[in-house]
Amino acid sequence: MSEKNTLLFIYGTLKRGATNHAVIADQNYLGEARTVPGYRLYIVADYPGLIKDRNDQRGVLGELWSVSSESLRRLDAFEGIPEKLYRRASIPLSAPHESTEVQTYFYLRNTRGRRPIISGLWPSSGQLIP
Ligand code: PCA
Repeated sequence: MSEKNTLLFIYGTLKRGATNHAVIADQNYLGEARTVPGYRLYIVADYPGLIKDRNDQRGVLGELWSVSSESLRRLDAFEGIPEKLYRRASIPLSAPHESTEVQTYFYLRNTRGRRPIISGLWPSSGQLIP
């Protein structure tokens, strides 16, 4: 009950207005955020995957949430951590969150032949919440 909350950076279907938002909706939204440069999104299915990419110069855009340990366990199962679809690990964010310890879901499968999202924002149209 007294376990600590985790700060989670989300960039895909968990975001507000997106298909899987219900899985995180009861947690605490803190605001929009961006990673430091060096990370890129790929469209891997009807969801995106984030990977490290030294050629990226703008970072990935998403949302910062504070989630309970119970919610985090639910999210890990939902995102396929046991199946090694993603792994959850720390990621550095840009200002004003540069000294904040934040985690995100890194995509673990091959992105060869997948389309990168050069803008850093999924979906590419930017239209989630009208
Ligand atoms: N769900 C997680 C990872 C990718 C996805 O679609 C997220 O929204 O960050």
